[in-house]
Amino acid sequence: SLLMQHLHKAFDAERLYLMYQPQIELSTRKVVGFEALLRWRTDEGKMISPTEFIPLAEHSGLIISLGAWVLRTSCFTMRQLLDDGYQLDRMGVNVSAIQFRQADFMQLVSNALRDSGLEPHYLELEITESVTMNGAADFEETLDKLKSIGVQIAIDDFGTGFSSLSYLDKLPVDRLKIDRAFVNQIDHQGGPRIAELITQLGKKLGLKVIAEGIETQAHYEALQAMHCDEGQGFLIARPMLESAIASWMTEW
Ligand code: G
Ligand code: G
Ligand code: MN
Ligand code: NA
Repeated sequence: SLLMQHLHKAFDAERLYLMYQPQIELSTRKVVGFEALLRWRTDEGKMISPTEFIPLAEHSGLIISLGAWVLRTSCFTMRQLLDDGYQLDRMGVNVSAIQFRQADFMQLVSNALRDSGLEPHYLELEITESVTMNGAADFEETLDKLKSIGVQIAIDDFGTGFSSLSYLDKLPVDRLKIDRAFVNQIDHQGGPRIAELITQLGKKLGLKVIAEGIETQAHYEALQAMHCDEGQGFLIARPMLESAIASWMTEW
């Protein structure tokens, strides 16, 4: 398709870039990490969402080089932030189902870590529930390998899929990310109950819980009251360029 051709060109022309959104500990407001988010600005200045172009990239196979680039760049950025003296726990990187199932995915991750000099525990891969539900044997094998080298794993958009709880209990994951739809519900009909359920579920399973899409003080306070560990969202900061991180950190 035309969009696909544009996407390939955009990648070659470095029109794809990463933004970083801070993640904080809710009780202390300490910055604990960043999530890397891919952006595409077309030559005409139009922003195209990754929800639109990631499926395209998966279809065309571009996801292999694009995903590798995202991983490497995020690792190098994190290494730089640590070298600059920031005390952070992690850099979160989104990984799509197709990427995760690539035969050489493990190699890709180790190469990015080795080349950047980033210790594995600073990298957190964000996978969606659909990746876990796939239930393929090689999924668990990859997950075990990642855990064995110390990489952290988060389940993204948690609560929007239907992962089996017994399966989730067995998976070696570190963190649940409450989907922003449930955070949004806090001050709407429905209220905080799903966010609360996920937080309690995470605690019972011994996992950390982070809320996405915190946009208001009311969201923040409700999440803190339910003892959700961490959060990210526009109230705290919008995703920013790497070059903007230093001044934001100073201000925060
Ligand atoms: O930042 P934004 O709301 O536009 O992101 C939309 C979706 O795109 C989110 O679900 C996010 O997980 C996904 N996404 C963002 N960056 C990446 C990336 O580098 N790789 C993959 N696979 N998905 C990404
Ligand atoms: O699915 P994933 O969690 O990877 O995607 C995160 C997406 O949510 C990113 O596209 C990011 O830009 C967006 N985002 C981050 N904070 C907020 C927020 O407070 N409100 C909204 N509406 N979107 C947000
Ligand atoms: Mn994510
Ligand atoms: Na999400």
